[in-house]
Amino acid sequence: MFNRRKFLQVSSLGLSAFSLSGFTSKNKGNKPIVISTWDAGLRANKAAWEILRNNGRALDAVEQGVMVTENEINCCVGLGANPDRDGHVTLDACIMDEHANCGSVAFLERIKHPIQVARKVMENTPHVFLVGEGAQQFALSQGFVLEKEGLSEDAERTYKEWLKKSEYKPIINIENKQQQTAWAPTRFDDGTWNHDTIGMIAMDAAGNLSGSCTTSGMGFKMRGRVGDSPIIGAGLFVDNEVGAAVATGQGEDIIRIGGSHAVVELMRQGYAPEDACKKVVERLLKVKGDKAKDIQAAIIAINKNGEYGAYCLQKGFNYSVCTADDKNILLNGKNLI
Ligand code: SD4
Repeated sequence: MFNRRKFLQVSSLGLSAFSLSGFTSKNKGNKPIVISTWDAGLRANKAAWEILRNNGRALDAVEQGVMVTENEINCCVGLGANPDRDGHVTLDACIMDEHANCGSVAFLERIKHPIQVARKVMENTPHVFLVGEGAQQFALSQGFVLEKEGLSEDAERTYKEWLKKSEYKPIINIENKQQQTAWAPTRFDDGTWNHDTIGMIAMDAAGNLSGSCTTSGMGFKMRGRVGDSPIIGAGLFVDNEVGAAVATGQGEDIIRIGGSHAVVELMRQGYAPEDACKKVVERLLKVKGDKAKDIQAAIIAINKNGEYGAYCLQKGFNYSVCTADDKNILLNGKNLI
């Protein structure tokens, strides 16, 4: 599995600045801007920035940006990621543009770039969401290639390890049991969390917003399980008049509170991005009660003024911000508990 602590060769980013701090800053109304979840976002932002700085469209930036992460073998996103408990990698993704156009795919197998398929769903079908075999058929009809079956080296090793202790038995309420054990994201000794998702939101030089989200979902999930990431309103939401938000973490709980949509609606009411994210994470805490300590969830947001912010439930979430002054920085999200 990709080890986040070994982390980044930041020099390869080729950008002018990098920092890691607990400081949650605000962009002073500059555009363009791109922000994305976790530290893998630094590499993804770099690709997105190339488009934004050339006056490209935010939609292209968020698509190209997260494709970098989908491509990273042994990262926990894309075909190199951990499988479901039956040993299959199944991918979810969604994309949304400045006109409220959106496209999603879920439970998609053997296709390298689900985010591109999501965009094709948005642009080339009368629908917004295709899943499973139908999504795969559609992808093939659009010229995507069926990748060979099998797990990456890291995923193979992790899966074999998981199988040793797997307590899966087809019993009633197995979902709950799994959720407490194998489904839960791993927390490293240093307090950071394993993750399997990248969410990205951007505003281009013309002031238009778009967002994307792509994931392998929770490792060792039940076959067919879909989280928040491909669900418009939960994993991602964009309103070009107001702002955009994207979530990561325990998808089941983010769906329960309609996380990303809630953040955008709070920004519409005048909340700054960070305050809006905080309020929604507080809602999650209220819903989860004592069980909140067993999960991680985080939301990042930007508003129409190019201000940004984030909030997470637990310590250990970070996000990557690339602004018009050419900086690509990693910031720690403020945490609630
Ligand atoms: C999911 N939200 O499938 C995703 C997982 C995630 O970092 O974000 N992990 O529930």
